[in-house]
Amino acid sequence: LAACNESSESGATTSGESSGDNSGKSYSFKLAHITPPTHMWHKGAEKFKEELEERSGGRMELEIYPSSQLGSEADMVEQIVAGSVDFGLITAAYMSSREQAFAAWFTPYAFEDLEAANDARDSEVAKKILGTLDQQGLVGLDYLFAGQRVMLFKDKEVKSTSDMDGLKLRVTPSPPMQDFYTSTGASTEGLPLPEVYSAVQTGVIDGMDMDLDATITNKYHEVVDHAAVTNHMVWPAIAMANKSTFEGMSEEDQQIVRESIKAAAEYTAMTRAGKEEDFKQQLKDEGMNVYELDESLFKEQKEMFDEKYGKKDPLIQEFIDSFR
Ligand code: 3HB
Repeated sequence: LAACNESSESGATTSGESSGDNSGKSYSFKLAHITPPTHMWHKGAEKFKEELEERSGGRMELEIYPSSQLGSEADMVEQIVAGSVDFGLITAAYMSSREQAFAAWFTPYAFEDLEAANDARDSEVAKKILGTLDQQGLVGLDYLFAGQRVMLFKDKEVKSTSDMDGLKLRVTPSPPMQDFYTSTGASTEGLPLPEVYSAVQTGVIDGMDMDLDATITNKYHEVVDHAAVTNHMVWPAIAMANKSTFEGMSEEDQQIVRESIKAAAEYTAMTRAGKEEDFKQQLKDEGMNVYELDESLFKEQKEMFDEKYGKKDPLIQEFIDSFR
């Protein structure tokens, strides 16, 4: 598979007998993401592929590169900007390091459940946040949700924020996520996903911010005893495209891409929402202590976010005003 990605400078290989009108063009697209094939985002990518092929009558093909085959998210976004890869599903967490507005998605407890977060995809503010990618040579297309964030603790059942004081926790290096934890007195390590398993196994960290999806796909239940299902933040992937490839397509073909990714996003969020109870049961069956922690414990963290991040960017404030 790796050999395929060396083939061309431009990801979208187009052909066809277009004469002014390019509606009959064929495309061989590439899409990259970091998760393994068992993760919902990969299933979403497969749905996107199916929809593209069907809606275009076979003119649009998609090759999917999962599991960081094309490198880190930073590498992948560079490849999408350069056009050697056409599409990506990139964490909102990483995108918040390139454009602050994406941090809005880490508003703690903004949504009642995953369905509510999925409805927010269609909001004006969600579209404006995607629109900020324009200046990076990207087209922000949509959001694909995995499960919400939970907390895993290696050997201590944490019952309150004061129990978190002094713990060393893996937290994705996105400032609002890190602030959420440091305000409890925990210290944070910004480890990338592939390093988390051995760090917790060897005791370098005492726990982590995670979701149930990656807990299962990475088998953290083998090395962690407790899972506090807080659902304190959502976890979207940003579906994006190279701008010149996308804008070079006919309006009709752009519409096919937009409708295909929309169908994939709906499919991903709804399928994932239906798995919440099943995922918790799977982890219990693996011997984990799976328990709930109430939102009221994190009142201070919610207020801190609104106060600090609302001021940083008008889109974050608009997001808070729309969903709080
Ligand atoms: C993460 O916690 O870094 C992560 C989790 C996912 C997917 C990608 C990254 O479910």
